[in-house]
Amino acid sequence: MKLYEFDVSRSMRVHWTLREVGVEFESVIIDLTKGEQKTPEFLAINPYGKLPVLDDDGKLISESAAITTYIAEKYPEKKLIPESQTIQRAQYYQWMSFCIAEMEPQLWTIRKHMLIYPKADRSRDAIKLAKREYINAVAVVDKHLQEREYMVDDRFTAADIIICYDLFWAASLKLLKDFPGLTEYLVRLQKRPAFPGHLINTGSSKLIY
Ligand SMILES: N[C@@H](CCC(=O)N[C@@H](CS)C(=O)NCC(=O)O)C(=O)O
Repeated sequence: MKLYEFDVSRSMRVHWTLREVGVEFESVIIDLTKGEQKTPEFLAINPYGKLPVLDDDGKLISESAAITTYIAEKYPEKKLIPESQTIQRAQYYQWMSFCIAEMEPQLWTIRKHMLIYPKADRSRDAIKLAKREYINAVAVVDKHLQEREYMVDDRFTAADIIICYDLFWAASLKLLKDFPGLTEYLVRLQKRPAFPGHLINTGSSKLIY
C-alpha cells in the first residue's frame, strides 16, 4: 500500500490505522505548503486535490474516514471495527458521521476565517458561531465518554482514530478547556504504541488545513 500524506493533517488518521494493523506501507509526501496537491500529477490521483489518498494495489481511495474504515475492515483480526450487521457497527457509522458531518465542518470554518480566506472575506462572527456550534457537538461526545472509555463497543476502534484527530484540532484552538474528560481521553489514546505522535501537535501553528 502507498499512502499520500503530509505532516499534521487528516492523513494522520490513515497513517495511525496502518500502524495499528501493522502493515508495511510506502509514504508519499505531498507538500501542501508548496501546493503539490494541485499539480496535474496529483490531480490525476485525487481530482479534488486533497490528502489523504491510499493506493491499494493500484486502486485509489480518498476521504480519511472512508480509508480508515476500509483498512479496519480489510484486517478484521485486528478488531478495529465492530462486526458488520451489528448494532455496534451501526454505532461506529453513527460516530464517524457525527465527526465528519457535525464536528469537522465547524473546525474547518474557523480555520478558513482565521487563516485561509483573503483578509477581506474573513469574519469574526462566523468564527464565533462555528465555535458555538462545535462546543454543542463536542459536548455530546463528552457526555458519551463520561460513561465509557472509547466511542464504540467499549473498546478501542477506528471510530476513536477518526474522532481523535478532530479533538486534537479543537484542543489546539482551546475549544476543549471546559471538557477535562476529553483531554483525559486524548491522553489515553496517545499511550497506544501505534499512536503517531509526530503527526499531531497541540499548538495551532503546525496544523495543516
Ligand atoms: N474530507 C476530506 C478532507 C481532506 C482535506 O481537506 N485534506 C486537507 C489536509 S488535512 C488537504 O489536503 N488540503 C489541501 C487543500 O485544501 O488544498 C478527508 O477527510 O479526507
